[in-house]
Amino acid sequence: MKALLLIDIQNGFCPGGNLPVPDGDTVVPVINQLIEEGSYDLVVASQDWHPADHGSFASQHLGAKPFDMGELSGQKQVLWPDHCVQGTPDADFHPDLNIEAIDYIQQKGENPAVDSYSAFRDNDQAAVTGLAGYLRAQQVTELDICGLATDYCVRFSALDARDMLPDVKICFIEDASRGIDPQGVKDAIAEMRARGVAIITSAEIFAD
Ligand code: VGL
Ligand code: ZN
Repeated sequence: MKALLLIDIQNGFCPGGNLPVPDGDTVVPVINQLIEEGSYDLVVASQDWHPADHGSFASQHLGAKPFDMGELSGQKQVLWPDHCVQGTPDADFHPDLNIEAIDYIQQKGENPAVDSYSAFRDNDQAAVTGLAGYLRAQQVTELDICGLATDYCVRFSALDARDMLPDVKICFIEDASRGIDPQGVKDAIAEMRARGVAIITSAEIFAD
């Protein structure tokens, strides 16, 4: 049972969005081809889904600017521009994404007191989403992960997948992902590789 996990392919992370990832939209055609030709049994997508007063937003911290380092519930937290607010166009999936192909959507980041980069659990690891349970119930044996942003939500989703699904092969599809900061992307790839996530390209998937 082979599954594809798409991380946060939302307007907010694409050019024109509130927290644009450079070239974020260029992953969409690659992902649509993966969906069509990657022989996946299951396609799952996460959706960053914040209330308007989410504590990761700089707007909620007196005197803070976006991208400042701040604090949220006693933990260090990058303070982001307001993004992916529930029910706004910024939170919608990119309009060119093949949304009909998605079998399961995992929303995250709904608790205003904690951020959730990972699609599997909050940053403080106190609360899990339903995603690991869903993938176990579907008897997934291989999970390929890609999307936005490599250095935040993709990274922490892949690392949590590695921890929480020990019997599943976890792969990161590099060319179907983009990051916010080039050094952050390098660090993320090194950390994923060191922790046992396979780093692959879409060409390898199409060749299989
Ligand atoms: C993300 C920062 C804040 C992401 C989400 O999808 O990588 N990054 N919220
Ligand atoms: Zn967010």
